[in-house]
Amino acid sequence: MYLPQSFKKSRILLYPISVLFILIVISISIISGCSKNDYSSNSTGGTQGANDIFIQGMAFSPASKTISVGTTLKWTNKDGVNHTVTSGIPGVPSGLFDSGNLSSNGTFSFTFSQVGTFKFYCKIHSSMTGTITVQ
Ligand SMILES: [Cu+2]
Repeated sequence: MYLPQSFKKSRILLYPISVLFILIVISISIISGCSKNDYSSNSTGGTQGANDIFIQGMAFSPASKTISVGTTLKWTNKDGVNHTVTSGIPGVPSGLFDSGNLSSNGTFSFTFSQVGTFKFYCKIHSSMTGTITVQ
């Protein structure tokens, strides 16, 4: 079948254009996937132990916990943004402990050596609070 020269040329051009289009679609999906992970990248995985508190999805999990005196709790930042673990209530640190900025996968441990109720919060996000009851 006879095809005009110009039509043959346009078919040859079609292949690199479709490859380019597929590459653009792949890059867009990679970029949007990355931004979705900003607040909840769980890159280390790992199971949560009895004395672990995960900082995940802009919240402490669990937010409330009852432990025996002498127990060491470990907080792990599972988010992609910085958080702190600070004793007290938002705006009013009690001075008992303060992790400072914990980046992604950062950890902080504290041993509770007194009976009582200890509130804690994140200095960066005042909506993030928790309570440890030591008995
Ligand atoms: Cu925070």
